[in-house]
Amino acid sequence: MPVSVSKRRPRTSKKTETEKPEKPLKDPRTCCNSFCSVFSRSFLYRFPLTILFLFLIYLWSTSTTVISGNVVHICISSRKLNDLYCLTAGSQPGLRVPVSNFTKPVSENVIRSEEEKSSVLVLGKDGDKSFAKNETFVGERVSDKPTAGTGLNFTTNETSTIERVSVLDQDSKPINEENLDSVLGQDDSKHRNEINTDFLVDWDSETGEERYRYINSKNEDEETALKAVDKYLKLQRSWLSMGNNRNKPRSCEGKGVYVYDLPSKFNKDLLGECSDMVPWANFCSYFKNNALGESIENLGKGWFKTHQYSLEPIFHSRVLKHPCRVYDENQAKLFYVPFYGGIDVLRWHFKNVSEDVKDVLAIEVVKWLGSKKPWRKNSGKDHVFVLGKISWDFRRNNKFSWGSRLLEMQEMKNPTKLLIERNPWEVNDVAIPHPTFFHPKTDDDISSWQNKIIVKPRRSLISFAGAARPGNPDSIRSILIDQCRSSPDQCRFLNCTDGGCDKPESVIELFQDSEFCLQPPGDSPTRKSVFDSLVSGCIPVIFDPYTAYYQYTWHLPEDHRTYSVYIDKEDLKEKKVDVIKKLMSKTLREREDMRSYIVHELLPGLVYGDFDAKFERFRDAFDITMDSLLHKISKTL
Ligand SMILES: *[C@@H]1O[C@H](CO)[C@@H](O)[C@H](O)[C@H]1NC(C)=O
Ligand SMILES: *[C@@H]1O[C@H](CO)[C@@H](O)[C@H](O)[C@H]1NC(C)=O
Ligand SMILES: *[C@@H]1O[C@H](CO)[C@@H](O)[C@H](O)[C@H]1NC(C)=O
Ligand SMILES: *[C@@H]1O[C@H](CO)[C@@H](O)[C@H](O)[C@H]1NC(C)=O
Ligand SMILES: *[C@@H]1O[C@H](CO)[C@@H](O)[C@H](O)[C@H]1NC(C)=O
Ligand SMILES: *[C@H]1O[C@H](CO)[C@@H](O)[C@H](O)[C@H]1NC(C)=O
Repeated sequence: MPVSVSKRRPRTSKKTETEKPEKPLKDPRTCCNSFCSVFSRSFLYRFPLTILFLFLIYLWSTSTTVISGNVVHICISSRKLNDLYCLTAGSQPGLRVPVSNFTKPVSENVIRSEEEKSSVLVLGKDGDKSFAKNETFVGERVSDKPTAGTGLNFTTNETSTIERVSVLDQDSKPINEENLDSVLGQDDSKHRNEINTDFLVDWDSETGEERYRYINSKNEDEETALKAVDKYLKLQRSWLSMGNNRNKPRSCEGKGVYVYDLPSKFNKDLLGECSDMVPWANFCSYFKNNALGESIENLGKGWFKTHQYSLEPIFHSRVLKHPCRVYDENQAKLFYVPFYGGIDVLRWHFKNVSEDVKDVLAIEVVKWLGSKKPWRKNSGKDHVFVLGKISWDFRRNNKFSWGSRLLEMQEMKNPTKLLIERNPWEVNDVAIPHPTFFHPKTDDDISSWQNKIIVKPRRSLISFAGAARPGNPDSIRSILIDQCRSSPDQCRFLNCTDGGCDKPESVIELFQDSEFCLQPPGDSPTRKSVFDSLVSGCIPVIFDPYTAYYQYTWHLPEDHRTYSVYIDKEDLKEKKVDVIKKLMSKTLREREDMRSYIVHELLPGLVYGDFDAKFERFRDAFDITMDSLLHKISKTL
């Protein structure tokens, strides 16, 4: 249902894009244009009007989703980032109201309306060095493979042993395993070959650096768009901070965190609307325990029935206890604005209200800030918002009434926005992990969980917990479900359509019992389930780079092979790949290496500790985020 409508605009020179994104931009649209119009230009007119028409009919008549096309170039309307986002990211959140009773925080089927999903990790080679190195690693390193996270050099070194493949030299067909093998013919290491088939390495013609290639661009504009994605990711990775070594006591010198005391209508009062948040469910139980939700005894200590959109209050309660919190704005480096913008917008998603109503709080909060000196001082650049929904929800365009315009406001351009799914063309959109059900309080809570899942026998090779997307012809979910069900010995399918995934235990137990967890995009590219699977020690199988690789620059390493398997969804659609066979070909050693890396090195940094958390050996997702924010501000201000 590709609908691509953009305006033709003069091509912007690459120079524009290379400008520091943190420069103040006078107008968000201008900004967008300079960053993006270039990219979307040639997507224009690509799809016949009929399709557009059918799409609109579909949209209005069913009043359910707009499902995305998951393909590059698919888009819904309009000029602006949204288009682009959906164009290239290939997905727009659906507007569908869940058919089933929504009571679960489990990603599938939950408010299926939009985002559900996702996540993954990424870390950079120049990001901080010992990503997770000494700080979170507790077990014996099982692997001696360079991929197992040996720190700063791991990416560089590992890939440098691989023949560099320039896809540009190939014909436009995606390089598949066969021809990749031939390209890599002189590489006689079986091990390397196996790794290499998962992705392509390419030269960046400008910097000479190598980079991963997940998508073969079909034309120059798409290439430009992809390059921009790369560039922003790189920039974000350069802000990653691993914080202090545990040997050195943390110093708050120059790192003051100031939390605005916003009127309660911007946060607490919104939680109070829990019984009327969406028409088919009562959210009140999710907001208990400082928004961690009710505890889940079966899964152990630190497990809660957390709602996937609870990030705002969860993060807020941690910030209030940050060791570097200051009460004098003059001592502050970072300013936290505890506006629950996601919960604000969520309550309007399924109600028939005017757009003005949806924007009331967004406009008021910006106005409120406008009267504050620190906000004016650096034009908001040292301010941060946590928005527990996807970027799309805050970028309403003229065609659809979905969401608010919070992030379309000019004033919101400069501050950092921490989101569970970022807009890949917005450098100040930073993606942080979706909240999972695990919220440890102490180091021991983390290590006991690690010890438990690392030795857990995994009876299934593969599992998929999800629902098909019958209304979306572009969805690869049905293909995956078919493949899964045709190999019952290898693959288990948990059907989320009728609430089969409502209980967190069902999903987490399945993931703990599986080696690989399939994570196709849902209504938007990211999936909460990716984090559920990582936290359960199940290796995520990713089909779209926007699901994880283009998102979580501070929490997942750049080299996706350390923690995931990538299978191009286009190959899947063209039936070029049998996912089951492909995963069966992974050796025990490869699985163990990945799992060890996930459990020992990534996991602590993917979970949000509880409101009282005190970690010494580990840094959780919150710590990594806060340190990196401070680092970002020192580098960009
Ligand atoms: C939805 O959940 C509520 C509470 O669990 C239950 O009482 C109700 O029957 C469910 N409705 C449907 C349609 O399943
Ligand atoms: C990491 O830990 C090892 C062993 O504890 C130690 O030898 C090494 O110096 C540490 N590295 C860093 C960067 O702290
Ligand atoms: C990374 O590589 C550089 C240059 O080869 C080397 O000097 C440095 O010690 C390496 N760092 C680590 C952590 O291995
Ligand atoms: C939404 O509200 C408007 C104005 O009150 C009304 O005209 C319209 O029919 C409503 N739409 C739906 C789907 O209820
Ligand atoms: C999943 O459950 C729904 C509802 O029960 C059913 O319609 C659908 O066919 C199921 N999907 C599969 C693949 O079994
Ligand atoms: C990578 O490792 C090799 C030795 O294995 C070393 O010579 C090289 O300097 C390292 N760093 C880079 C950036 O290649």
